[in-house]
Amino acid sequence: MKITDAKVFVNSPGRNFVTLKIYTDEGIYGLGDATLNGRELSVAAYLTEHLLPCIIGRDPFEIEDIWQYGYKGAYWRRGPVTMSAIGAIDVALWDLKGKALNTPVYNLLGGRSRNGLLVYTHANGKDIAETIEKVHAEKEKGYRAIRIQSGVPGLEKIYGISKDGKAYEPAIRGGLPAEETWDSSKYLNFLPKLAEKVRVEFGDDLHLLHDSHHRLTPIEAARLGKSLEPYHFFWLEDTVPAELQEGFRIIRQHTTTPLAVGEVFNTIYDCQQLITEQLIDYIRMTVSHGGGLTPMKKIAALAELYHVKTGCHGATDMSPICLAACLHLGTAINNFGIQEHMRHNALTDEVFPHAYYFEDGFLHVGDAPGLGVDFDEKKAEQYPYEKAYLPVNRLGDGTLFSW
Ligand code: GCO
Ligand code: MG
Repeated sequence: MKITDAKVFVNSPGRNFVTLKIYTDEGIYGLGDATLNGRELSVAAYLTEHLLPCIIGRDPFEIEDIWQYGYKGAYWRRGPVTMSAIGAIDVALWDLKGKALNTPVYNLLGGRSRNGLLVYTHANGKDIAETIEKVHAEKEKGYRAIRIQSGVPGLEKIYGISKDGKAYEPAIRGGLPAEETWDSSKYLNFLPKLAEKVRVEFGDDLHLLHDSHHRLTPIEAARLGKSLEPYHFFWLEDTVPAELQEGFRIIRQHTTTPLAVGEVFNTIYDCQQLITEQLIDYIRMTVSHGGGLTPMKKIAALAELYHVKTGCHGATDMSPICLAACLHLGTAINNFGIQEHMRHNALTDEVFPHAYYFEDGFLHVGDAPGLGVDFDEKKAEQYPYEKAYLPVNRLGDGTLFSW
């Protein structure tokens, strides 16, 4: 089999997505997700201008070598744009190979290790009462693990909480990035109160998670982890920006609250120290931003040696193709932890019809060959790309801060 062509589609069915389709001389095609929220066109250009010309004519079964060619062959290594582009090709090749061999991708990755994948969803409220209402609503749908985020008294706008009660939508279309404000001490004083109320309301069995979105220092994160211990969270996510991996040692020394990080990571080198020093409990890299299934399988294998489990980032700014790839990986590996499930909207699901489905708190990958996701190009064409930015964040005195 030979790769004959590869095309990149940039559309906005519900939100912006970059989709890669790789064609072969045998009529089989593979799909990859190249979406990088707020930076979509840079990945599209990296693919069309630089990577795709090098794969035309190649045997699509040579996945490892094509991955190495993209990674080592550029001389310039790592980074979210590069790795998302390499990841889209890699995932499309696994999809293609699964279709060619008429088997789901998880069978190529080692075979089924579990029946379904435990997922967590989001409950975001403007205050504690509304967050509790949202948790009730998500529990009703069958979720057994729920991430709780709430507005903080004294802060006008906060990560994860939309002002108008709409589903969470972080990338804003039109104009320049929106500006938000932040105050770590208000947040740190408030969060244990939220946790206590939610635990009292729902009892011990519901898994609770929370995302600090990279806003704390290590010692602040240590304080937060400690203050949440009585409420036994499943994990505390992205407390500190993780460029400084050894920063996690400080957090670890002070708290038994499980730690998760990794949604902005793109190679094994972003988490090598975190894993080998057992500084985290869950690695949250997602397949498309992490360079594809080829490296993610290796990262999961390294993590397994150190009692670290996976918890792939599954926000709706990655397409159903990426979510499916995460589900195939999670189905095959032994050290799967949990999968984020924000739920794409109906239009996105129509453009990307998929075999995976939610039932009773678990996502099931389905048995379709390849990834089990298709892409309706005709429908997607009706929704052209619109530039959108993630917000930026400032402290009360105007200092630029992490969003
Ligand atoms: C999550 C993430 C997202 C990111 C988003 C950025 O835990 O799902 O933090 O909400 O903010 O993916 O594009
Ligand atoms: Mg997060």
